[in-house]
Amino acid sequence: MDSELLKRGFAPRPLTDAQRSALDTDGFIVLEEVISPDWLSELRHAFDEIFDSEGDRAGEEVSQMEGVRRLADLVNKGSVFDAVYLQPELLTAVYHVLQRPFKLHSLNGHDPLPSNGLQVLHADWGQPAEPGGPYHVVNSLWMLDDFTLANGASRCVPGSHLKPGRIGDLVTDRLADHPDQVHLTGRAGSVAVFNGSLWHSSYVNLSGAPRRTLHCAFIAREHPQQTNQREYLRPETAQRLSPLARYILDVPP
Ligand SMILES: O=C(O)CCC(=O)C(=O)O
Repeated sequence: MDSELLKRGFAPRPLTDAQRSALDTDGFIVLEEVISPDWLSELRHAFDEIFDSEGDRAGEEVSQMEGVRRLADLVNKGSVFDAVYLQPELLTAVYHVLQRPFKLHSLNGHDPLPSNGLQVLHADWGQPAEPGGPYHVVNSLWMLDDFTLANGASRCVPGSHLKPGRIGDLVTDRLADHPDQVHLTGRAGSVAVFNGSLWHSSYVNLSGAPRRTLHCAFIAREHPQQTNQREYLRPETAQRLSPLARYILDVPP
């Protein structure tokens, strides 16, 4: 574990052998009941309120997508998000995959509207030259609603983080279903954690039921962040951050 995290009071939450093995072999795990019922309703409320107040600008700090309610820079949009990027099992899993110091890459929101949401199968970072790493990004999907086949639970291809080569050279039609894909289904309150080199994507929401999620991604410390927290940090966020939070966000003490 990163000694700088421990110095700032981080208490790792050991993963089970099965979780470590699934992260290594499949490239993902789903943690259940991470979000308490009260926190879940606050996160849902914050998601909708931010989207309504930002309107056409929602998500613009990172990316907007037709047919998807996107949000970005959630670190600075409410203290309700503070515990997301500090969740102990999540940080323990991130270190397990990256095996070196890391920081927040970005914290965004994503909710595919009815009949929308299908993305090309992609990885957040390319495959390493050798299976087994080093890896560079770990992402997580915080399920604010039940993730079902009907409402477009994200898809991924287990073990694809171990494939040498680029997805664009290996998959001809990246919008089509992949023969080996599985869906990251789970109850609201679950968190899927996956290797950023795993092929995955958002999927079409056929039922139209809400499928709100937070994308909380981490990156090895030597790389730039997707959302530069030093640039975006608001005074009201800065004043409530613990030393541990400052380290994860990579903002000065
Ligand atoms: O929300 C999801 O299902 C995953 C979305 C995703 O991979 C992306 O926006 O790049």
